[in-house]
Amino acid sequence: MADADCNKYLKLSGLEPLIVTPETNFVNVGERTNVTGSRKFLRLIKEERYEEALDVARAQVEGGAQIIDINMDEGMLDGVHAMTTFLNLIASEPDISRVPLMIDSSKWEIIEAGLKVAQGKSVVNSISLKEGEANFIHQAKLVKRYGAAVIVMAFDENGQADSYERRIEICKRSYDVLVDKVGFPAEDIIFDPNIFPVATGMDEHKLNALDFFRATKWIRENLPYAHVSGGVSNVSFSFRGNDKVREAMHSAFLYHAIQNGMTMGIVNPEMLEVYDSIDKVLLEHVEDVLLNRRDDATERLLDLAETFKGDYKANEKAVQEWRALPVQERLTHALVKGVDEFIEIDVEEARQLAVKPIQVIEINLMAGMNVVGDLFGSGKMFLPQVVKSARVMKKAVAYLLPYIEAEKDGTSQSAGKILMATVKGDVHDIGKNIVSVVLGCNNYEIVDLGVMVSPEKIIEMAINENVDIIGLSGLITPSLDEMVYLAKELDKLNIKIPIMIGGATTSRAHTAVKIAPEYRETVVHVNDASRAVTVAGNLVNANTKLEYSKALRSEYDELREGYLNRSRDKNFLTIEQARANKLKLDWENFTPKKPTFIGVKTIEVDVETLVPYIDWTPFFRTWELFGKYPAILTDEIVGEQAQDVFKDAKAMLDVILKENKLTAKGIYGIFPANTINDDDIELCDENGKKLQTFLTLRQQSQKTKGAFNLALADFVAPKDSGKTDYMGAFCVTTGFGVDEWAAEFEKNLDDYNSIMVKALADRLAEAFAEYLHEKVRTEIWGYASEEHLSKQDLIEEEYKGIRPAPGYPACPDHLEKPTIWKLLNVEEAIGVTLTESMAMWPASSVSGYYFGNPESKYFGLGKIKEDQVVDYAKRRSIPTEKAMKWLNPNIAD
Ligand code: B12
Repeated sequence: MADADCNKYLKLSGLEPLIVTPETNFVNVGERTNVTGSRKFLRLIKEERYEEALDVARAQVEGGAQIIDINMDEGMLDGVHAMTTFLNLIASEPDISRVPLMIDSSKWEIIEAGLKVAQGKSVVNSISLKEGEANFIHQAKLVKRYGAAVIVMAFDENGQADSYERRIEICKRSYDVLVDKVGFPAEDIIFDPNIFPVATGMDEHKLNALDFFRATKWIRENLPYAHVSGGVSNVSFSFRGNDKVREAMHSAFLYHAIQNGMTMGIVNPEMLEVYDSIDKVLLEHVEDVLLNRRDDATERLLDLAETFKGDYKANEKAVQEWRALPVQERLTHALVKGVDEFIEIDVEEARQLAVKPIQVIEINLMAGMNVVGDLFGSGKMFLPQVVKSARVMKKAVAYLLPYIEAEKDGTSQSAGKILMATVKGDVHDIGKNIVSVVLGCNNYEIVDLGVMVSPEKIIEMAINENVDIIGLSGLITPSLDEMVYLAKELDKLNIKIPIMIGGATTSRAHTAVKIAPEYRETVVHVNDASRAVTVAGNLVNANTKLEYSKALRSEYDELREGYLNRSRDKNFLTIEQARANKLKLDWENFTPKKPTFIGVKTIEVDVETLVPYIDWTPFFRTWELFGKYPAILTDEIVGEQAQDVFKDAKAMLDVILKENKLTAKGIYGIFPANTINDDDIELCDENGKKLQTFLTLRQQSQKTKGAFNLALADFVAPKDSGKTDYMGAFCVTTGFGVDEWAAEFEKNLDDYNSIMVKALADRLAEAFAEYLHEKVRTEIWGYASEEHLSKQDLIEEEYKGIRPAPGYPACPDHLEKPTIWKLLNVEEAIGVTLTESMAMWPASSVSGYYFGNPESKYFGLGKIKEDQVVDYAKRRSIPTEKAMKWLNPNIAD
């Protein structure tokens, strides 16, 4: 084949390419995802049961469809919304999106909506000369610009082509316009010369199939490189309800159409008989009709069809190979693949075979989950997949529960019972939820008490539920104290339940040094979800329990000793010495930039505006996929999973945008400010009236020569410089609505999407902080009005000025948040509240300061000494003990 001809192959793609060469026999386009042709699909879309609708798409691909046709043309549907949503969801399912899409609609806006979100090279179905040449050219140009191929209907201003002559006339005209006037690649043109029903009883329909075959042949011979397609099931329209005859008709029609050069067709692969297997008598009758071989062909086929009625049940199961497997293998397949479409059918089957319903969980489902566990443990499955498996497991268990209860044999042989709670004052639960899912997958019964759980409640429930382990989670440092407190209380009550500690702010060192000594039972820090299963196993297994606890205790003792000695070894300055070594900027030669705006203002932005500001790397970390975005998408080990979870995220993001699921609310203030008494920053209004004072903390560790003991106050001009400087503060949130939406998913036993919503809302909160900071630098304060940074530069903090957040390393004091709240009136203005531990609610919120000085930079405070704590307590007018409690994680021992 000459190179030139190779370039003229029709090339389509989903995640995988589909190249139609002369050797390609026939490309079959799945038609079940079409609301006009499938009542089931229509119902699922109308009821927004997209997950099940996806299963329809998946079944087609698994059944052999090489392209899938998506059509949302129904009067009661918002077609644009349905098309966008469904295509976005497909994009997150690689087993579906590996094939190209056919975006099918009679409405141009729906086609364009599809083109906007479709991946790869799709096919538009369809355009035509129906509304004249100008419109045809306009649409063809757009299709070309979107890089899609196109189906051209044999339709013009005078109507649909229904004879051989009209078919070839319209196709020829369309081809010439496309190739000569639009410059459309000829190989990307696919004609649909109209497949009409036969055997309707009307004489004018007798040639419907035959004329199609002849027109196809003509097109292939006379319109170079163009292809022919058609909706095959139309031909058997008269035999609705008689699948046996319809399947035979489709196969026979295809056989002849392909002989004449048809390259592609919209067919239900589940509704096709193998041509050679068609009953010979039936085949003869069908071909008589298709090829118009006898005058009485229709009557004869109708008579014969009667004898096949009711004889045949479309056997969906047979189509999908895995559906034919024994029930255990089907259950395992569903769990490993995360497919929940048939889970209830299979579980029911297993239940009937089991002696007791509980055995389905203990034997059948656990066998499947063990495979999941092994694959996860050996790194062959990743967290997002496991969470999807858990979704299937939950549905299976939910189905079985009424049977188990009816038999009152709920004495499940679970691996153990684990209480999980995010401690008092803390609102974050992504990490806790992930761990709960993973433990649940490993047959642990989880008693999840949610977030902000008081120690009293934890103790009460641990006793009442007779749990084997207490799992505690926390994101911000004040939570650490709650954990220490709880350990003390448990010890006082002589309780003997081991504790697992986890969450972003926790550490092995803190657990060993601060929590473990307070409790005579085992306390163990668990770094991530994948470790949790082994640790829990060690804690509950009667054979290993004692040994493990002993080993752990001596490990922690050693760690504590080493840690204390190390920090005792460190040299610290007194707070006075540290202040003497502060960063002294050249204030004399510095002219602070007066902000364009001074005061406080609320801001609301479209969530869409924030999307480009998202830093995706931490999103993947949430799913335990480690690596930098975008390189992570092509990573050898986690790339595939990263793509998967990324597509799911994108699909959900789309729903967020389309349905305004989340709002982005923020507030900011910029004020005249000066440093006073070395470490405090006084903020005033424009008239010089004092508003609030921020307290900063200063590094106290001995520095090498030339390095300074920093405090954030060093970045603001001191009052005695005589210069009015400025600083700002902010709070942003994208968290309203998140809990409700996540709860809806949880109600549907869908932890995966519940975690996804929260992870995305967190990303958007960070993105909002990034967006607002840029606006502050370039407009509101305007000290960097010339700044032109890429989104990557923003992520890498290449800008001038900083926006540290109370709790971050430079300013770990969470008690600064109430000051921000008073200064900006945050709660009243945007509704974000503070818990007793100074966590913000809603969880997806960020608050912080703005420093504009070009010398300002992020740094870590490190450990501080008691003298600074005493000094700080005075400045804040609180008892020293209270200051000790809040600054505890930063106080050197
Ligand atoms: C993403 C992120 C956010 C997100 C939200 C995080 C969330 N929903 O969990 C946003 C942007 C909203 C945010 C906000 C803030 N954040 Co933040 N944030 C992070 C970051 C970068 C990652 C945390 C994360 O999501 N990890 C992924 C999840 C899945 O991991 P995880 O929660 O740790 O859980 C895993 C394990 O810990 C373990 N696990 C968790 N729980 C349990 C329980 C048990 C029993 C077991 C066995 C295991 C286990 O298994 C989980 C899965 O593997 C961390 C830094 C870091 N690298 O950790 C800072 C960090 C947690 N944030 C911090 C701070 C200070 C804040 C803010 C207070 C800042 C501010 N002033 O605005 C706010 C607080 C928000 C609020 N509502 O109060 C600090 C906390 C330390 C501190 N000094 O308090 C950190 C450590 C950053 C830092 N180095 O200073 N943050």
